[in-house]
Amino acid sequence: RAAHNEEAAAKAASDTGAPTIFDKIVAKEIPSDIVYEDENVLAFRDINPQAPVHVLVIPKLRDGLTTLGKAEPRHTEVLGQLLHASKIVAEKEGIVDGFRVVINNGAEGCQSVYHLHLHVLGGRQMKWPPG
Ligand code: IU
Repeated sequence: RAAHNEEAAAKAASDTGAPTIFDKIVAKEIPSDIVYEDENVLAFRDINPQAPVHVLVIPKLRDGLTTLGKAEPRHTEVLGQLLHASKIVAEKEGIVDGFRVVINNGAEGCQSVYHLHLHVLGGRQMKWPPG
């Protein structure tokens, strides 16, 4: 518990609603290694991978989704698109039969970037429970 709190505190950022670096990645003002893209969703490799495959799947338009905890009924379509895109990423990366999708929510959930993102992880044996 103590270690968990330290880790969360170390990564903690707060949900100010300010634009994040992911807006610049969506706008292609900052380069990223894109794995999948469609009208609503962008998937790119995490700069600090925690597994051989580690891809972030984000809505191009944040529309209030700083965290999953801010989800409203109007977001249900894009939330479904994000999950479906995660499956497409897993297929493209050759891990569809064994992978993990993670959403860190808020400071205690170890969220550091306040633009909703799904982590797609795979290419190694996962452990349970996660840290
Ligand atoms: P988190 O769930 O908010 O902790 O995840 C944020 C992720 O974004 C984390 O894994 C970072 O390595 C990753 N990331 C990135 O890929 N590119 C960036 O420019 C920044 C963070 I800042």
